[in-house]
Amino acid sequence: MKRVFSGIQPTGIIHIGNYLGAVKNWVALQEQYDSLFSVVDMHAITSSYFQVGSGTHIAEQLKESTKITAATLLACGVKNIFIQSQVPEHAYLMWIFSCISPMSWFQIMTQFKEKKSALNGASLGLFAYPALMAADILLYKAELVPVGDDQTQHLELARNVASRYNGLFGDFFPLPQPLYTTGTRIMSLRDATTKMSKSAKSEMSRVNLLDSPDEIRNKFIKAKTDSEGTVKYDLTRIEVANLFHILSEFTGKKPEMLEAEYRWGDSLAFKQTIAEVVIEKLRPIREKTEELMKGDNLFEDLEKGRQKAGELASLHIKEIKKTVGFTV
Ligand code: AQP
Repeated sequence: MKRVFSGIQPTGIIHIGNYLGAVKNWVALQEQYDSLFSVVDMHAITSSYFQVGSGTHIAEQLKESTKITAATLLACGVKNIFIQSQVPEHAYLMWIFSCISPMSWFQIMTQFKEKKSALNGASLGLFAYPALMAADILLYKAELVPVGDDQTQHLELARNVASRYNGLFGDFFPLPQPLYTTGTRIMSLRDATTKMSKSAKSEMSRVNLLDSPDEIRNKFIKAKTDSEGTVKYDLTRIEVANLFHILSEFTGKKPEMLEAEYRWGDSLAFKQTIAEVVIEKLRPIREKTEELMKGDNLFEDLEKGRQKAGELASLHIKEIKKTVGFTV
């Protein structure tokens, strides 16, 4: 059975963009493939300590976000979840990859350039981020990686790293392939030219899976739309189209069908309908997450995930150590 690996950064609360673009798909994929999913806290620190705030405060926030992210994934139905930093072989393999990869592969990464300009300088870790991502995938010899199209370049790099390793030491790693989600990218509710994002400053730009019904209503009702009063599905009207995409993803109906099916009054009625649909879809996830945050099941599930990941990681790292010339 082919193995699937993917991860999510605990940089905030999972929002409906992450859910529709990644998590929902993971739940479906785990029925077909041998799957491993990770809360990638080591990736999260590539930027966090270059933002304003004290280190201790950021560390506390990271711990809390990691726990909430894991609980939310479990509540969504994702199995085999582990926390990246609890399997130290990720960092070990990343170092080996850093030593066999030319710097030029990293210098062309557009995401590094974009993130760097948004930060107060950039860490060496942010530059090396794709080497850690390659290690995440290849440590488990995963063949399939569900990712958004913004990760194409990083996955290409992971394939190049695998080929370089195989070329130096003989075939060991499969070349991982992307599994792109079919859904549309969900955009910010405040600025539909940028994607909905956990770390965007405005809370009003995203709907989090753990938002209360009142927060969800408020965010949709205040979502930015254009000055045309009508509610029509037209891709050039990016804000309204984004709302159609959200409703479409949650109802499983195509936007054109939604437009024909309902006689939308004004944009307020449209937004109210979306809010009520989203509230009902998210209610069980929020309730289950709250329950998991209170009990011990969360730690038990994460320990199971850590054991599964740890066994595979230590098996593969033993082979790799011998191959690259480390004494075992
Ligand atoms: N707006 C989105 N629409 C659809 N899919 C999305 N994803 C992220 N935003 C959207 C998908 O969610 C997965 C996990 O993402 P991540 O946490 O590893 O990093 P990200 O893509 O950078 O997500 P965010 O929410 O924007 O986080 P920050 O603010 O920390 O950068 C990925 O599969 C991604 O495609």
